[in-house]
Amino acid sequence: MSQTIKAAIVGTGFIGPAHLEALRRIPNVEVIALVEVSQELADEKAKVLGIPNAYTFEAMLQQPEIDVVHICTPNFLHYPQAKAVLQAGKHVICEKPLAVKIDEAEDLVALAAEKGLVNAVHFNLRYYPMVRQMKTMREKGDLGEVYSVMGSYLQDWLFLQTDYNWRLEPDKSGDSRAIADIGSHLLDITEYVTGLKITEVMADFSTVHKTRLKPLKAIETYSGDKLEKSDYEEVPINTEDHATVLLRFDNGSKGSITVSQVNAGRKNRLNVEIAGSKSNFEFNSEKPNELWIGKRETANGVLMKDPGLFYPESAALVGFPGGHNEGFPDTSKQMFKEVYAAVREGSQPEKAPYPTFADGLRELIIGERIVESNKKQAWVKI
Ligand code: SOE
Repeated sequence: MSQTIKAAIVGTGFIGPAHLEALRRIPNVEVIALVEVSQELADEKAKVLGIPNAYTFEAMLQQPEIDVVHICTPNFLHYPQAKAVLQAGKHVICEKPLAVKIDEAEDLVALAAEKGLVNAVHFNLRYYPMVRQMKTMREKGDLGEVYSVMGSYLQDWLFLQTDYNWRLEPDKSGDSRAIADIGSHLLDITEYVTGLKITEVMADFSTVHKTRLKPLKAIETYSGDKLEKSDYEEVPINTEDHATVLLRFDNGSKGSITVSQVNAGRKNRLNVEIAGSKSNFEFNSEKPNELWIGKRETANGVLMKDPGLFYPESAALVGFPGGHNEGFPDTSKQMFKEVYAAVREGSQPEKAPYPTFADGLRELIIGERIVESNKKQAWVKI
C-alpha cells in the first residue's frame, strides 16, 4: 500500500459529502474519485467538491489506484455496488442499511470474508466519545448489571406533507423507512453499549402522512415547500413515519425505543437511557459533549467531554483536548481513522474495532423482524 491511501465516493447527495469532509481530515488519505449516475453529473459534482476524477460506477471499478470505495447511494444500490467493489478487490465502507434484504447482506458478509478485504458499515454514531465512554464504563463495571434500556431517535425533516426524499419510496429504500434509516443506528448503539443481544421485538408503526406531495422536478431537497402546487404529484405512502418497539434482551431485561422523522423541532436527536444496578447513563446526541450519570446514594453527575476524565478507549476518540465541542461530523472522521488503519494493514482484522458488514447484517435482521412484528402485531423472535 502506498503511503497515501486513495478513495472513491459513490453518491454525493447528503451523506457522500459528509464522508468526503471526514476523509479530508485524515492524514495520508486522498479522495481522488467521485462517482455519480452519469458522467455529466459526476463531472459537475467533482468540480463543485474539488475531486480530481469523475467516473460512472463501472469505470471507477477499473481504476487500479483506488484502494477504498465509500458507498453513499440510496439503500437499494448498496448490495450490487458493495458486491462489485469487493469483486474488484477494493476495500469498502457502505452506508447503513447494508442492504434491503437479509440474503443480500449475508452474501456480502460471506464475500467480504472470502476476499479478506476491509469492510465497514457507517454506524458513525458509535463514535461520539460519550458513546464509547458509556460502553467502556459498562465493560469496567461502572454501570453494573443492565436493568433496562430506553431510547429514541427523533427528527423532523419529513414533518411536512411536502417534505420528500427517495427514502419514502420502498423500491429505493426497502420495506421499512424510519427503522431502517435511523432506527438501525439506535438499535446498533443499544447492543454496542450494553453488550446485550436483543432476543424479541414487539413493534407498532404509524404513517402520519398517508400521501405526500412528490416534486415533479428531480430536486435534491428534504422539503418541497418551495414549489408551486402544480409542481407536485400526490403519491401514497406506506412506510413508517413513526415506530414504537418493545425490546427483550438476552439477560432478561426489557427496553423500548421510539423512532420518528416527524417530531417538530427534533433535528437529529438520538437519546439513550441505560439503567444499571450501580448507576444510570443518559446520552443525548444534541448535547454530545455531556453524559448524565444517575446515582441513588450519591449526587447525580454530568461527565463533560475532557479526555483526562475518560477511559483511554474513549479518550482515543477525542479530536481536541479539553472541552472543545465535537459533534456529528467528528464521528465519521473518528470511525474512518480506525477503518483506514486496517486498510493500511491490508486486510480486515479478526476483531475489528469499527462496525463491520456483520454488524450491518445484524441490524438488518433486527429491522426485518421489527417490520414482521408490526405486520403481525405480535412478538417476533430475532
Ligand atoms: C437522514 O435520516 C439521516 O441522514 C440518516 O440517513 C443518517 O444515517 C443519520 O445519521 C442522520 O439522518
